Formats: sequence, structure tokens, C-alpha cells
Amino acid sequence: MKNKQSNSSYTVTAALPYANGPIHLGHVSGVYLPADIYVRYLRMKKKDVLFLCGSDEHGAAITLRAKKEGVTPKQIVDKYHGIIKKSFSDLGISFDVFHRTSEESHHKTAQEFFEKLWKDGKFIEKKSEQYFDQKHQQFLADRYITGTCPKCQTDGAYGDQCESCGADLSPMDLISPTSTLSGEKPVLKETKHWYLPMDRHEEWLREWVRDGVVDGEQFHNPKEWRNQVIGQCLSWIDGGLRPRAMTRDLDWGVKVPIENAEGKVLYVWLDAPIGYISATKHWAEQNNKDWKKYWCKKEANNRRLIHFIGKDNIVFHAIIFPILLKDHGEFILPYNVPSSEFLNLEGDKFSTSKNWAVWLHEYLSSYPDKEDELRYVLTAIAPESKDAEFTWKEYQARVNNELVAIFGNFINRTVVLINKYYDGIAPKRHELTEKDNELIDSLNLAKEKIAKNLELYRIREAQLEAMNIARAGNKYLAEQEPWKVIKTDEQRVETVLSLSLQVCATLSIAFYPFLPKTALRIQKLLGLNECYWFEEKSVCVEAGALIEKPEMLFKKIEDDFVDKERERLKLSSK
Ligand code: B3M
Ligand code: ZN
Repeated sequence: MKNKQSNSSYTVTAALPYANGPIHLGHVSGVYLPADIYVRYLRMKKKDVLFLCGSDEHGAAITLRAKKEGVTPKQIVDKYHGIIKKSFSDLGISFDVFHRTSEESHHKTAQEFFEKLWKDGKFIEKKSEQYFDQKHQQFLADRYITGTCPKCQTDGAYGDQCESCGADLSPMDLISPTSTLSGEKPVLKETKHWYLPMDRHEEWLREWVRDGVVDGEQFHNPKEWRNQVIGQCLSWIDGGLRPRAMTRDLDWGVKVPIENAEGKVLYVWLDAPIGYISATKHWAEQNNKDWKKYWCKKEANNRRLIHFIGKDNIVFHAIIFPILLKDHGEFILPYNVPSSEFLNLEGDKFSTSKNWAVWLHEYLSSYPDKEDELRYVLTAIAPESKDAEFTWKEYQARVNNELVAIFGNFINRTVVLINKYYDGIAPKRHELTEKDNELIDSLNLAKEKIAKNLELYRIREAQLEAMNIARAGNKYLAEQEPWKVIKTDEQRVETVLSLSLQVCATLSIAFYPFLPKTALRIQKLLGLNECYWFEEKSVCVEAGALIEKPEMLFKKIEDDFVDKERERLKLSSK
């Protein structure tokens, strides 16, 4: 293996959300939260990691929304960029930079990229007949055109993709095409575009995806890739890749930087991933760093590029973007593309148009002190390998039965007893029993399991292991019964509570990637300041340390909370 984990560094991206609406819980659970947890863990291990995101401000998603709201695309992206950025930060998603693709600096980077590829002969210029809306005097690509999917026969497939079966489409593939602007049948008209001949790349892509090898060199470990990502890529490649237009006839977007290309902009799926690079440049400039260290083969010594995305973005991150990066020549290729499946909501798909969604900014403004509850539940049900579902009933059950009854309860019992018996001074440890050693071993084992799972992007499993630490702590207290033993053997109680404090300290570290605010509260309770990933030595609270007064970490969710949220969802949906 070329890359050894021990000394690699990381460039981690989370899909750039379209700035055409706010973020909902489906996005958070599948992409942003797992990426944040992974990155927080790497930072705790003192890895060199850069965490990138930003808003995707071009493409039909934006212009169609602007049309619907009767405002300009600029007004749309300004509004939603602000809402999205704030909601991420309120949830504790710790991007190093949250950029935007409407920035001048991004346009420049995307144009330079396109120009280099054009000059190097990587595109084909081609005239063809394309669908045109006569009423609106506009060519129709991507979401401007819908029709029946030729693969699964579902109506409402778009000109670029069928959302029902995931097929990668072009407008000419659609059966009974209709303009989404006028609702009318389009006519054919000649236009010119620049195409990426993806068919030229099938061979190396297949080897890269399947074996992780390019030109005989090992670039990634395919065993670490999710099966569904490899499966989807290989089925596309084996189905035959076709040349794909990298430009569009639109006026909103990055202008095509070559002669005789008036009225043309870059295809949003060309410019958006380059947004990761321009975000890096922006961050590097502000932090006095060299952006090339994060992206370029020569400078990015042993760096892993990791894209967290949703499954509808696989083709763009695992096929098209790698082709562009390789064609350019200077860049590293993705090391992994952890892609999630979809999250549903109360028995139905999340839908912006039907307003069937729980919007992140609304949740956070209703419950500003419950961001960790949300982080916990969304990770516990994350759609990592198959579609999953969010319900308010399950939210209540997870908070009450796990956060309150297991995690909060264990911390609280320990802190209460230490305050009660020792005025809040951490007790000394005496001779250890077999049970004590078993507990210590289980802490060590748990942290290894958490680390291993996180390194393989199994975030859900990792959080479960963290919760098992609290479970073990509760079991230990229940067996040792310090509240009874205190009457007969005070020394033994000192040992039991000293070990319980060690469990609390371990929890504050193990949970830091998942529930950062709660973890820091526990650290404060214990007088600790230890946000590194414990490798060899265990975290302990020294005897004599001052433990603060108990406070409740989580509050029970009552039934009327669930009723209110369900009602709100029904009332606001269309
Ligand atoms: N904005 C698509 C999406 O939100 C797109 C991702 C771009 S990542 C470079 O699903
Ligand atoms: Zn389909």
C-alpha cells in the first residue's frame, strides 16, 4: 500500500449544498454529520486535516428557484448561503472554510481549469441539435427538461438524471420531453458545446475503482470503499460511458473562458467540484498556507482526498471529477468517496417542493440547547449502507432511553456520589479487583473499536461503541453498589468511584467527535482539558481533583414534544 495511515494527512470535503433552499435533516445525517465526526476524530489524533465545504450557487437548481420566487438568482444564493452557513455552524459542523461558488476567485479557478483542459485537447467541440423552449427562448438541459425515464419508465425524470432509478441521462434520452419552464413540448435547435469524452477513460477508471490501481500504482484500498459506490461506478463504466457536455447555454454561471463562447457557461457539475479547490485557495490565502499542499501530486505528500456525499452524487465524484483531475495532470485523485443512502421522514421521502422536511435552521432555532440530541439521533439512524428513516417517536426514544437513561444517568450518578461522599474531591484508587480490571480492559477495547470504525467511515457503529462505554459504566455501578458498600468498606468505594470517574473521562473523549458540546461539558465537570485521542495512555482524573456540582446533561423528551413536531410537519406540508 502506497499510503500508510500513520503518516497520511487529509483533505476532507462535504458535498457543496445548492444554495436554493435550507438544509434538512436528510442532508445532515447522510453527509455533513458523518464528515464532521470523521474530521473531529482526525483532529483529535493531531492529523493534518483540512475540512472544506461551501455553497453551490450555479445550475438550474438556483435559476429555477429564483424564477419561482420571482427574484434574481443572486438574491436566492445570498439568502440561502447565509441560512445554510449559520445552521451548520449552530450544529457544530466544524468546516475550516465554507466558501461559495459565486465568488470571483472561484470563477477564476474554474475558468483556468477549463482553459487548461481545452488547450490540452481534453474536450471535444461539437455542434448538435438540442431541445429549445420557443416561448422562453432558452435551450433546455438538466432540470429544465423532464420526461419519462427510458430505463425505469417513471415520469418526471430530469434531463441529467432520473431520481427514481438513479440513471444518468441526457435530454435526448427522455421519452415525451417537456420544458419545465413553459410545460410545452420543446423543439430542436442547433447549438455548440464542449464535451468531455468520458468513453476515453473507461479502462483506467475501471481499474482505479475496482482495484485502487492507476498505471500500476496503488492509490487506495478498494476494501475500504462502500460496496454500493464500487457497484454503482462499475455498472456505469460497464454500461459504457458517453461524451458529456461540460458547457450550457445559460447566463447564470461561470462564463466559458474561450473565444466564440458567448452566452455559454460551465456545466454546474464541472464548476462545483472545482469549488473544493477554490475553497482551499481562499482558506490558504487567509491562513498563509500553500493550497497546493492539499491538492497537488507534487506537494501533497501522502495526502488522502476524501469526499463525503449522498448517493445521487456518486457519478460526479467517483467518475467525472476524477477524470477532470487526471486530465489536468497536477492533482491527486480521491482516496475514498463515502457515499450515503437516503434518509426518509415519517414514512415518506424528504421533499422540498412538498415541504415534507425538518429544516435544520428551524430545529435549531426552536431548540437551541438540543443540538447534541439531534447529532446523536441522526448518527444513530444514519443511512450509511441502506435507506433509513427519521421519526419524532424514535428521536424521543433515543434521547430518553439512551442519552438520558444511559449516558446522562451514568455521568450524573458518578458526579452526585462524589459530591455526596467526598465534597467533590476525586478519591484515591486502592487495590483493583478482577471486575475493576475488566472494566479498564473494556474501556481500552471500546476506544480501539471506535477508532477502527471511524477510520472505515462506520460512524454509526462507532457511536454505538461509545455508548457501550456508558452501558459498561452503569453495569459496573449497579454491580458494585457503592451506596451500600459505603456502610462497610469506605476504601472500596473510593476505588469504585475513582474508576467511575475514569469512565466519565473516557466518555468525554470518546464522545467528543459525536457530541462535542456535551463532551466539553463533561470535561468541565471533571476539571479536564484533554481533547486528544487517547492512544497509549488512558485518561484519568487525578485523585484530589475538584469535581463540579452535578448538572443534567440531557432532558427527557415528553410526548407533547413529539405530538407538536408531528403536527407542525403535517400543517406545513403541501
Ligand atoms: N450541489 C448536488 C447536491 O446538492 C450538488 C453537490 C455539489 S458537490 C461538488 O446534491
Ligand atoms: Zn429511471
